[in-house]
Amino acid sequence: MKKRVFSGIRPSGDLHIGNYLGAIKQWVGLQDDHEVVFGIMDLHAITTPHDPEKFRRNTLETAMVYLAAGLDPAKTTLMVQSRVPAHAELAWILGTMTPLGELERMTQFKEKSRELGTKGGIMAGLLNYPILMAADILLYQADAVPVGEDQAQHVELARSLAERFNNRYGKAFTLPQAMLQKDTARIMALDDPPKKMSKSDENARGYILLTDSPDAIREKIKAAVTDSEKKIAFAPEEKPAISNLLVIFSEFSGRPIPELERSYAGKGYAEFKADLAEAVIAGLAPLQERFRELETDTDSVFAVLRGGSERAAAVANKTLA
Ligand code: ATP
Ligand code: LTN
Repeated sequence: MKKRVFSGIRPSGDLHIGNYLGAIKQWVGLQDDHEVVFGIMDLHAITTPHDPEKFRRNTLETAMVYLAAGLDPAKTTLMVQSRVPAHAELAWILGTMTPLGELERMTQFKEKSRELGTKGGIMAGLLNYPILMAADILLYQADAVPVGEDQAQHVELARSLAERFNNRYGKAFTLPQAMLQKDTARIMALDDPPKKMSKSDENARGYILLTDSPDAIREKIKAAVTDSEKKIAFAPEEKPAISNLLVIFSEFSGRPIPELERSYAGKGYAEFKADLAEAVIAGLAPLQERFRELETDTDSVFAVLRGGSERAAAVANKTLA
């Protein structure tokens, strides 16, 4: 039997190459030999400040990125979380068996509440976020959840809730596992390499958006922080900035890191960065072209989401029942 996979992204803003390399790119490779459902997690997105006017547009653009990156609606179920009420229902049930302490310990909750505490308070939805995420995963009996490293802790919680539920009420859920892409599970910010690349970063120089123009990409890479010593070598501990750039270069060019190290031995950062920028631009070009095409036919994108959400609801409702 094919393994089942579920993952999703919050439509909380424009997507960046961290989202692509850490998550979406591996999803595309899974759709042929797995049963896959990918969601646009709008109920999760409203746990942090958002612009209601822009919200519908963000949902649409996230779907357009999914399709432009190569997810094929004939093989993949693309759904919108709020269109399948079973997610919220199962989240309530799981919430009755989730200790408060486990939620308060979550790294994402601690980080986001530190940010939001100063901007008008922390809502219960932010704390309960991982319960809803567990419901997302368990409803589809997912074996594997391809995400970036920052989400692995949430998948662990989903697994322990599934175990707890199965032990108490009889086997209802498959135990899920996070599926991390070893080299790209954590793409770092260009302007601050100890931090992960994040779309809620205040400084746009930290991330490269999937929709950034060639000139914007060149400028951001030119301005990217480098390490003190001039050598171009992969050593994440000692040289986090250059190592991050090497990972990005390798992913977009298809050239292995050792080969890049050899070919830039003795060369300067300026030349390396110029070539890296061109590799990213060329690597993103097909996605960007397809994105622009979809922009002229957004009705068909909404139709994909409606059809996918209906299919997803049939599976989810069966588990809930
Ligand atoms: P926000 O800044 O709003 O929290 P984000 O940029 O961290 O957003 P998410 O929507 O939280 O992005 O993440 C979507 C997917 O992309 C998740 O699977 C997440 O693990 C992955 N991801 C996010 N940032 C990175 C990164 N820097 N490197 C690798 N994967 C990432
Ligand atoms: N929390 C995730 C988005 C998300 C998700 C999920 C990922 C919501 N529900 C279920 C995998 C499985 C994030 O990327 N911030």
